[in-house]
Amino acid sequence: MTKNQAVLSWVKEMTDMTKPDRIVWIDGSEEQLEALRAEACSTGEIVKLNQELLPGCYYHRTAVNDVARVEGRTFICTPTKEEAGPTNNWMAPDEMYDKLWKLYTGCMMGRTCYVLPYSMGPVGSPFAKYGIELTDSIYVVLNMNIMTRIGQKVLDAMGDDPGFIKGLHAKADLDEENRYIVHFPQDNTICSINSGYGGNVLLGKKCFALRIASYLGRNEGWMAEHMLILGIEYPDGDIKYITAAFPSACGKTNLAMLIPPEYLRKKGYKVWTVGDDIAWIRVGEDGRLYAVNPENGFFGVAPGTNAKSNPNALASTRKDTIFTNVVMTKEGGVWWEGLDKNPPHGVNNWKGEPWDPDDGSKGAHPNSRFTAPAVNCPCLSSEFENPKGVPISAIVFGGRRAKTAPLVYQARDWNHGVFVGSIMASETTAAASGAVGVVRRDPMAMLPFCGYNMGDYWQHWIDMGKKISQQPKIFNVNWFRLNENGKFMWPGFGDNMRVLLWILDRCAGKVDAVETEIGYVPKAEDIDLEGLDYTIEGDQKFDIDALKSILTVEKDWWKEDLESIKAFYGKFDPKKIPQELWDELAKLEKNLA
Ligand code: OXD
Ligand code: MN
Repeated sequence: MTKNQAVLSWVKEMTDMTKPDRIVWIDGSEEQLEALRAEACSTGEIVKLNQELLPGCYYHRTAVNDVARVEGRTFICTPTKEEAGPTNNWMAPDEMYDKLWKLYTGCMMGRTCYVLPYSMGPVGSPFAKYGIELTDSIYVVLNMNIMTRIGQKVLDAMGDDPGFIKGLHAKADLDEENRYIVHFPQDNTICSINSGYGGNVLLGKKCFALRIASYLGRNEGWMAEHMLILGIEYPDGDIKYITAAFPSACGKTNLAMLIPPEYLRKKGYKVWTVGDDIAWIRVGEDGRLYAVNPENGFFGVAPGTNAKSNPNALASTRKDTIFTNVVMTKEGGVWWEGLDKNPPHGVNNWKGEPWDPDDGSKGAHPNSRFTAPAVNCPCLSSEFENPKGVPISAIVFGGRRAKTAPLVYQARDWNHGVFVGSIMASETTAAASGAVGVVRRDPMAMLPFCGYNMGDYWQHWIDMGKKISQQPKIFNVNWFRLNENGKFMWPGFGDNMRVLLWILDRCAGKVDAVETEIGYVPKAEDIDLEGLDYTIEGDQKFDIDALKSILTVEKDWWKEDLESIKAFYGKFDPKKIPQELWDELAKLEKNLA
């Protein structure tokens, strides 16, 4: 299938070590994929769902000890610990290779090794990067077929180029004690062993498109970010694009597929999804930033997805989708908590054990997933395949903060925006843990995904700013402010569009704002509340006074936050943090004094 010597010799080296019984190259043809589906069904690895209800859909259960990303076992193996930084696990490359090669030796005996060429980004796009994943899992091949572009066309686009990303995945024994997700950025290499869970084994996603790509981006002058990309279409047909970074479990997929409030829909506003998780961003010839989504599908969390919370995501899963660790119904359909109020009776839970929905236990794993093709999404942007990407007007950061962060504020300029991203955080809410205000700093939502020292990453952001002649504006949002009774103050979901429109108005210089200690905050009357019908609690309707209260900047809360920011910065070698960010920190402290 290829004459690429670098590919051929690496595949030989790896398979000589792992010793599979068979080696199968994946050409991406429907016949080959169909044969693999049939084989995986015959061994029970996947189950064909009811093809009338869910055409082209399959079901899979992972091992019960293998249901999520394992941050504690994820390593960045740069030559020195300093290059990986204080927020990554590190081991010296030689030591790690030694450990891994022992685990990999002979681990595919009796199995088949699939050689899977894949592209992150549309094949042939200037953004695209190519990888080969070796895996002993048909489930991985079938998921990668949805999440990326695979097969012969990728090998053809690679030609003789030796600069592909090498990924070696083996399920081995699914042994938790020997589970490793390891990145060698200097070697363009990813090794994953003893897991079968998506985030650990679909190597194109977090491992390549974020950890390795963030490292490549720094060297090559572009950015790989944990961001959704969406387009807002105005009634006159103009479309403006926004990227947004939120930590996991803050509603990225919901925001990416937002349905505008009815009154805006009637006026002709629309939202288009370009991506829900990852953005690769470059400076275009016109000096603006352009973003592509390097993925080709959605690996979304199922629980909570329903016809109200995210009808577009739900619609995306109605065909050609793989469901993992949800509940399979008697009819061969699927169910999860939050889909509807009618859990199936007399079926098994995600573990395959008999399950009684009335005993209070969960049927689906809280991190159960759907792997759905992007083309299924009713609001997929027509620019999804655009090899140049879409021009970015605004970059939005956000987290889950019960207090402190206002609904929205705008950074004063690029460097201040980088500071705002660097102090991003999510707080546990009273509802979740009983303790309000436990803060986890997650800069740019990249804490688990940055492939090098986060201090150098911030420097890269600062340096990129200098290369962008038409800089996007940078904002921070917080949909999750609570009142003293622990009730959400802001309706969220589709109504977040109202905030996005203010953001775009600011980008277009159409509205004023109030300068505060932390940046620019909207004048309440500039956020359109028409048709908004939300009751916070009892008879307290959301109105302009409620809006004012979530736009306030409480100095005392911010002073507390300042201490936590300083403690977080204190983890780094002070020289690694860009002077520009130290200056911003000093400015914040002065403003709050
Ligand atoms: C994801 C995550 O799965 O961020 O996208 O954890
Ligand atoms: Mn993510």
